[in-house]
Amino acid sequence: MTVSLPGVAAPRVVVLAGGVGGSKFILGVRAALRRLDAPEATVVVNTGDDLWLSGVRLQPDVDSITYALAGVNDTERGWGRAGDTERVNEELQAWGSGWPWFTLGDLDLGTHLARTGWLREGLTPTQVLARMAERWPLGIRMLPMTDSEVDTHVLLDDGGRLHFQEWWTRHRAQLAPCAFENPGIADALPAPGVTDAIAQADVVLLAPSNPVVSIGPILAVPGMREALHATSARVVGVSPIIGGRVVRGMADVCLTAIGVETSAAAVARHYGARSADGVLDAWLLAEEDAAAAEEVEASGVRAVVAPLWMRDEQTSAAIAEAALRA
Ligand code: FO1
Repeated sequence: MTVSLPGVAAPRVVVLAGGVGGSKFILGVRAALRRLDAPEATVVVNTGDDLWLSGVRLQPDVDSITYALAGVNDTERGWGRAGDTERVNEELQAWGSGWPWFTLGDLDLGTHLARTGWLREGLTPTQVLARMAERWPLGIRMLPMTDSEVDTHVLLDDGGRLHFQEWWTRHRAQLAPCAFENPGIADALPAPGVTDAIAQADVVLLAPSNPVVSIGPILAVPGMREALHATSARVVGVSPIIGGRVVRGMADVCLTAIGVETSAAAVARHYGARSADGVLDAWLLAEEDAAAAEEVEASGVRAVVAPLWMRDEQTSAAIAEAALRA
C-alpha cells in the first residue's frame, strides 16, 4: 500500500542514529519509506562506540543496525548475531586476549575480521560500509559519522579515564562519570556524503538513541551542526525518554553526568531549537509526557505527541510516519 504524507510525496530522509534504539527506529523508517515509495534513507551512524580489541576493529552501532536490518540480529540479548557461538571467544580468553567481560561471538568475529582486513587494505570506514552492504540489501544507505577514529572515552569523578565500552559493559555505567570525550574529534570531518545528504534531505530525523553517547558524538563532528543549520530540511527528534524514564540502556546516567534531567522536555532543550542555535525544528514526545509539550514549545521547538513504544516494526513505522509528518 502506498500512503502519502502532507507536504512531500516521497521524502528524502536522513537519520542520525546509535545502535540498539537506532536500529529499531530505522526498521520503522525503512518500512514507512517503502509504503511512501520514497528513496532509501541515509543513516548516519555513531562510531564513538567503536574500539580495537584482540587486533580487530569493532563497530557496535554499525553492526547492530546492519544485523537488525538484515534480520540476523540477536533480539533477546540486544547485540550481536542470532544463534551465535563462542568457540573463538573461549580460545581468545584462554590466551588472555581481549577483555574477560566482553564476548566476541564466532559469527560476529567474522564481521570484525572482514572489516579489519578491508581497513588494512586501505579502504576507508565509509568504503567498508559500502562493501558490507553488498552482502545484505539493507534498504538504507549507511554512512559512518566520520572516517576518523574518535572512540568515546569516559572521564570519571576520581580522575580516571576508560574507553566507553569498558565503562558500559564491564561497569554497567555504575562508575560515576563527569564527562565524555572523543579524542581527535576536533580534527575530524563528516564522512563523505554526510553533509550532502543533509543538504539534499527533506527531513532529518534524530533517532531515539542515547542523546549523550550516540547522538552526541555525531553532533560533535565539526561541520555537522553547521550542516543541520543550513539545510532546508525539517529536523525532527524522537524522544528516547518515555514517562520520565529511559526506554533502554543507561542513558539516564549519561544525561545526569552532563547536567541534563532525564525528561523528554530536558532532552529537547539539550538539543535546542534550530531557531536558537540548536538542531531541532520539532520533537516527538510520548503520550505519557504530553504535559511537557508546552515546555518544549516554549523553547522554540514544535512539540508533537505520539505513541512512542517501539514494540515491533509496525509500531516503529507509525512513529517514523509521525516524525515525517511533524
Ligand atoms: N554488550 C555487552 O553488554 N557485553 C558484551 O560482551 C558485548 C559484546 C559486544 C561485541 C560486539 C558488539 O558489536 C557489541 C557488543 N556489546 C556487548 C554491545 C555494546 O557494548 C553496547 O551495547 C553498545 O555499544 C551500546 O550501544
